[in-house]
Amino acid sequence: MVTKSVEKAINEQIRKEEHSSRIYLSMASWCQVSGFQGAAEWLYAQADEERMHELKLIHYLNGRGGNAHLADLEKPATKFKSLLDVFQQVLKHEEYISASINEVYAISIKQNDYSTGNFLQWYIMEQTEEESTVRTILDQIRLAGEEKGGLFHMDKELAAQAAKKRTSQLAAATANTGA
Ligand code: OFO
Repeated sequence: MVTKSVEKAINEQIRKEEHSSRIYLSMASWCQVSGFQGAAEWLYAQADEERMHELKLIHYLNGRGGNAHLADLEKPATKFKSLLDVFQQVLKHEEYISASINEVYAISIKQNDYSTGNFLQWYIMEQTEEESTVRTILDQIRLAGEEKGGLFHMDKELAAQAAKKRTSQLAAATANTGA
């Protein structure tokens, strides 16, 4: 059984994960109409991952005797200055999510809820990985500068990363259904 404060913290995290999914979906849509097909695929796949993070929290909370709730969400931004701007915002958002996960972890430990602490370890590792991936993408976009060839190459690289993301999402879904 989770305590009320752990339940509240997880519900707040559920809202943030769902919001992350919408933010990335909106970015993906902008990239798609702005000629960055690879970046769009990457962000569409990321939006799906965030939805999976949300779902995982919902199942966990309900399974521990809590009650997962969905909340109202603000409208995500729809316009961006450049590909660099998009990924700068992705990094800023991921840093915010990492801080938020750490906060939920701190609350669960304070409540002696070590099961939740254990469960959140996965999210902590995931955030470390995601931040590092996005920092590398940002470095590469900066290296490419405004040069068309460089950005074209970068977009191809993001398409390749998106294909890998899709493969691991499929593997995770198959493992979950036991298929
Ligand atoms: Fe950044 O991925 Fe959700 O938690």
